[in-house]
Amino acid sequence: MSNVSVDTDWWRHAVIYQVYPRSFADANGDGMGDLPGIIDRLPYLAALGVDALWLNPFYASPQHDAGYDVADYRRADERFGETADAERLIATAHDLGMRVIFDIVPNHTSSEHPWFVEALRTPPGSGIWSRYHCVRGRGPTGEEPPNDWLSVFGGLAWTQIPDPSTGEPSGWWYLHLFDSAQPDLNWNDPEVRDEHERVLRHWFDRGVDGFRIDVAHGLVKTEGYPDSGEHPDMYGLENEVLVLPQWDQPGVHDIYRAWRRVADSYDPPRVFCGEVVVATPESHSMYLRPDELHTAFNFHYLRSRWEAAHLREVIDHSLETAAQVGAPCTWVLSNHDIRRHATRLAPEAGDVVDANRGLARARAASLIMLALPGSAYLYQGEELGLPEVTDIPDDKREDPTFHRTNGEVVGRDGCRVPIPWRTTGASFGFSDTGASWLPQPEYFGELSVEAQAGSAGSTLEMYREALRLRHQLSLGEGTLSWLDSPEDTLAFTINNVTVVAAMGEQPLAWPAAELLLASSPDVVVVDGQITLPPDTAAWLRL
Ligand code: ISL
Repeated sequence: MSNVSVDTDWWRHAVIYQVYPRSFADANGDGMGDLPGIIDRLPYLAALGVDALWLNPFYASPQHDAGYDVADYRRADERFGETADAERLIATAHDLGMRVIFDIVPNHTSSEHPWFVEALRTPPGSGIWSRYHCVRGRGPTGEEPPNDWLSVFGGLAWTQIPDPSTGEPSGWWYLHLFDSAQPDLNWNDPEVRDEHERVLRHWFDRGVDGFRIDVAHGLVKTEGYPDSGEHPDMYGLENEVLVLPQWDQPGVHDIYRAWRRVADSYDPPRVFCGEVVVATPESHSMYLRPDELHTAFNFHYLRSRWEAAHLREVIDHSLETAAQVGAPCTWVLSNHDIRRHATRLAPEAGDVVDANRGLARARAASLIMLALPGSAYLYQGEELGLPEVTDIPDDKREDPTFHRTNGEVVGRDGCRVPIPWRTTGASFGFSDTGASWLPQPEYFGELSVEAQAGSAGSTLEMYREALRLRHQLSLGEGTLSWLDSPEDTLAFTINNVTVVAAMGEQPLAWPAAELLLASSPDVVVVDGQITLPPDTAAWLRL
């Protein structure tokens, strides 16, 4: 029986937990997480207090990009279980009061998708190729790529198509903004549009509450494929985003208007969250107009530095631009593509990362985030304070970025290491057999769910309490007002809560009120005054 709330505006203030299926829990013992593993652990997520889950792709895929290379959008990959398990997962989550968001990957298919396999059998440039970007190369025999576009994962964004009858280079190329095993779809082809709408309906009919849209800003490319003048250092989620002809083209908005009509035709309406990586909050908000996407990840916030004035500016800018189109803000600190925030926010001296201060800042940053109005995304393991794993041996790394750049860009495996559930045992309870597709460091045991559950002051208990209070006090639905506070600190009120944070080298003293929750046991109340040491945050009752 579904126990989800009847609130159709739930997405405006929800806390959504990102489950990375490969690394959450492995029920069949093959070393790779799976859907039955997730189902077994749903009570953990319900007890954590999240409103919804977003699952990264679990569809049939050769896994050249960890499942973002989809060969069949309607079927689960056997590594992750049966297709029926996906439906069971939705039903079980609903019983526990949580909604479920799946991931749709519309920018590209896998090179093993039947469409691409069929295209490779036909002469390049012929009709069937219109589903992909198949373009004649430069030079007399087409031996040069059509333009200078680069793959986000390193190297060229073009691969030459072999002539199907001879196997020799044909002088025609296909576009792949990511790995060569991920050919970009051509959204000018009506069949591409129709098929994706059918996929949306397929899962909506099976009860899924919404979709996260992969590379939502990438679907439409500038006509004529003009050169972009880019160079390899420009990419990466931690870098500034530039305006380039292969991203954020105006034509993309019509696609989402059509998708919104599909979502709105359901009762209750289904929702979207776009992965929209664009240059400014203004262009980001264009995707959030009332007839387009409901929400989109706020990467401007994710990229923000541990610096009070800067953070306040990013929060204000985000709130303003979202409000202009009537959309809620979203907030996110970690995901499967970026260094975990316990490491990213850590002070560094040379090669030495101060992990303790990193964790302190991560906890404080999470408390700030969870008090902000709008919806918040948590990435599995951040509630345990997991750091980025930096010592994965080269031969265990799977991220195509690592391989396409010959190891120059280390890639994203370090934030994808399987979750430690238990203090001891091989793979710390992740897998029944002890195997795990990426090696876990020894210290994962101390950070396990078992080690932290019920332990006062643990990161896990801090998150549980924050989610309980956020819900009870409707923080996600409040209005934020800034309070004057000393340099390198932040203070704001939302509903009846004051949030304070010390982000510089000095402690912050604040008139005492009831302390609701602190990011550190070192936050103390003495004689009507609360003192926050550097790198801490607290929630106080007004
Ligand atoms: O587009 C970008 C730069 O302009 C990138 O930041 C891009 O948005 C990001 O790499 C997209 O990530 C998503 O799609 C990838 C997949 O590997 C990631 O895991 C996924 O989150 C390809 O499907």
